[in-house]
Amino acid sequence: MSTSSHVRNTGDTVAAWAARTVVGVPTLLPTPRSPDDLRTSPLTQAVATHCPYCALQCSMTLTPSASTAVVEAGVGGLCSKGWSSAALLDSPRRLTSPLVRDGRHGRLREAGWDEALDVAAAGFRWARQQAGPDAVGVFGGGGLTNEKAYLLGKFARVALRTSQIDYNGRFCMSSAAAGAMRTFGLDRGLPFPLADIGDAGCVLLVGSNLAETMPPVMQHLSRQRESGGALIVVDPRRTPTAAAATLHLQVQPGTDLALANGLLFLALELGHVDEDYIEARTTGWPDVRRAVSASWPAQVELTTGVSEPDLREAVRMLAATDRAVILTARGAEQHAHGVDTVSSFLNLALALGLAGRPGSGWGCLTGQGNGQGGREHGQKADQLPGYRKLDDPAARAHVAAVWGIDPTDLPAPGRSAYELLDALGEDGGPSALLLMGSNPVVSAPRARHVQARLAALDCLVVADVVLSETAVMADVVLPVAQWAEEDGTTTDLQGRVLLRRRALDPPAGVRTDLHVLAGLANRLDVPTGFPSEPEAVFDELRRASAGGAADYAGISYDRLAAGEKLHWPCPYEGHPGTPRLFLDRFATPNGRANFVAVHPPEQVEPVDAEFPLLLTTGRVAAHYQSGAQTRRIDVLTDAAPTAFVELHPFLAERLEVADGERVRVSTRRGEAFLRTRLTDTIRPDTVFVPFHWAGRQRANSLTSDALDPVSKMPSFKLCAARIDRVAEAVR
Ligand SMILES: Nc1nc2c(c(=O)[nH]1)N[C@H]1C(S)=C(S)[C@@H](COP(=O)(O)OP(=O)(O)OC[C@H]3O[C@@H](n4cnc5c(=O)[nH]c(N)nc54)[C@H](O)[C@@H]3O)O[C@H]1N2
Ligand SMILES: Nc1nc2c(c(=O)[nH]1)N[C@H]1C(S)=C(S)[C@@H](COP(=O)(O)OP(=O)(O)OC[C@H]3O[C@@H](n4cnc5c(=O)[nH]c(N)nc54)[C@H](O)[C@@H]3O)O[C@H]1N2
Ligand code: SF4
Ligand SMILES: [Mo]
Repeated sequence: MSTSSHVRNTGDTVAAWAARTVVGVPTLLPTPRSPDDLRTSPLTQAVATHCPYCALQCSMTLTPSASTAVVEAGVGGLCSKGWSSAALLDSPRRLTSPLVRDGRHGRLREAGWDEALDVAAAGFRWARQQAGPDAVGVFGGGGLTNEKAYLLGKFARVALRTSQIDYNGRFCMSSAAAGAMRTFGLDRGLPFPLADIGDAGCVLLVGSNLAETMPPVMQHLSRQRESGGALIVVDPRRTPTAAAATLHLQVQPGTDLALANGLLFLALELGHVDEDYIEARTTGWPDVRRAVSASWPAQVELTTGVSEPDLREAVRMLAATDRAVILTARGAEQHAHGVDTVSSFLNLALALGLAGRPGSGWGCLTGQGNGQGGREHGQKADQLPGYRKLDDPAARAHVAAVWGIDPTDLPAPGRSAYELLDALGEDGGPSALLLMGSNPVVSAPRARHVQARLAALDCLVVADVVLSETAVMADVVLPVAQWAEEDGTTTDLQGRVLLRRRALDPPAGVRTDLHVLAGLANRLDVPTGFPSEPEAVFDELRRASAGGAADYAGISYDRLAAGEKLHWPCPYEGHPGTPRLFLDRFATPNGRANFVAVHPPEQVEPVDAEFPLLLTTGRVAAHYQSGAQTRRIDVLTDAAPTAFVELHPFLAERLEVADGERVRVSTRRGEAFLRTRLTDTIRPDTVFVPFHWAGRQRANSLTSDALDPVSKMPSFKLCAARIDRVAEAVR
């Protein structure tokens, strides 16, 4: 199947050149360019590369065809997004010229690169003159390559000297990362190779819909079950993943922690706890043992909705093998108590003696293309490259030396992603923002509020490949190269560093993110230290990360190009990399993993008479994230044209709504208008909305900005909602 060669222009960007006010004034569309006009040097030979989207980073080959590049699958196959990813390369819907807004409420018009970068730099300088370096903020993304993430962090700290930088990984991996740090002293999503799950006697998958979010992984799970393994899936919906499970635990959203504590209670009662392992490799067990003593099955059944026999069956399955793997994903983590929930599953893994044993363990399923590397090299508010901490004097000294600055010139840790967005344009918050690799107008929680904060900025600069819902609000839009048009490395969900190769030149008018950062730094009077060649940036990253937790010092483009499989840490050139962590010791000072006692939380937003339903959000197979890219690819919008609200027929009957009817879903933050999709695969007390769409179909008009106290993860997966028939709603 090759879907990329024909691009229809259905004019989905009609509102595109709107004025920056939230209301928006639609104006002229840019003239669509045909593929032939776009690119002077088409692809001439097949190039092996990796998919631009999720953290599996499937290998693929780009091959020339009559009109454009097409994708061929590498080993393991691709999902529909991977297959169609080349369609955006020669699409008239991509940006091919910088845009600059005339005046604060004027229109976006095409501009040259020098003018656009001058305007952006002037905006940053002006903000800084008004209120100091923290008046400029930076927002990055987990899809950016390691080189970009590293240089963006350096740009913030060295060129802007701002503390105000964070990124969308805060909305993605932050709870799992914080949980892993607490227990293992190190966060690498999977501390073992992904293929291990194919050999596992039992896999407990909590809040992941792999069948739609990482379809090729299902091959490992098929192999696992064909060899007699058990698969337990914890999800309020019977997803395609849950349908493939041996046991589906259909929890009430937000109760995973109670479930984990309940499983641990039963493991104790049934004598499955590994006392020798606990003695030899952990600390903190007595507190956890006490903490779960109130989690008896009847109690847990009441909280979670999972029956006592199912709880017992799950514990039996986990204990029946010496190769068990526990995996968490966004369903369990994107909560205002996501870190504690992760800890509860880590406690279970430790009590069963799983972590740091070959073939067993706990891991989290990292989401974005570079969701792993993107959280290691300094685009996070509190972080320096190599997973170093910004508040650690030794870390500051090391990185400052690599950057040629005085350690005292490095800023302190800044605000987390949502807190940063929330502060934009406010007293004491940034009045200018550089945004690279995220579309928060669609993807941030309480998005209407976030949109208003973005509109309050004096200067918004967005680097993107398309005119996203956020880019359309910008004062300066910088059109950047796509994955196949530049070299760069990503680090996949198992901590393996991969080289994405440049297959073709970017179209005229398009530059790379690294060029953007170099051009801006130059205009901010920092003429050196911002190379725009990816390999030069990577070599600097190696030095900056050397000696850190995520040590890339031994990884080079040459080694990767030669096909070496290198997982960090890889501290020197002859080092083989580290596919499996924690075999001898954990990364804590005493080498032991920490149990962390956690208790089921209060509900963040209890349901009541006005908002009686539990709303959760997530993904569908055909679209990626905010949809900025995939809503511009015809085969994908044909497969999934609109958002919807999934609800159980029992609930539909009570609400008197029919299948396919347009309803208003509302919460304390706002409303969305959606078609119903009736299915008995969802709990009758829960409704589900995918978040890939904008405007009146935007799920994040509904979500809450309650944040986890440790990770600052928003509560994307739970808030209280109501559904009204539209006739009644607009009465
Ligand atoms: N098609 C597609 N694939 C993607 C992406 C995409 O946008 N589209 N994005 C990538 C990224 S960045 C990420 S982070 C991953 C995310 O991958 P997943 O974590 O698999 O994705 P989600 O759909 O967000 O959530 C998974 C499941 O959590 C369930 N859930 C909701 N609330 C709860 C709860 O309280 N407890 C439990 N146990 N489950 C709950 C939902 O019903 C849903 O089926 O996917 C990656 N792959
Ligand atoms: N309600 C709800 N909201 C959610 C979630 C949820 O489950 N429910 N999940 C959250 C999660 S896990 C995530 S990861 C976030 C993701 O949400 P976003 O951060 O919005 O992620 P994307 O849609 O991938 O946005 C990436 C943007 O960068 C552009 N882009 C792609 N590649 C590049 C590049 O190389 N350079 C530059 N400059 N731009 C590029 C794309 O065109 C797009 O506009 O959403 C979060 N929001
Ligand atoms: S599973 Fe992820 S990496 Fe693989 S083809 Fe699909 S989107 Fe791309
Ligand atoms: Mo994510």
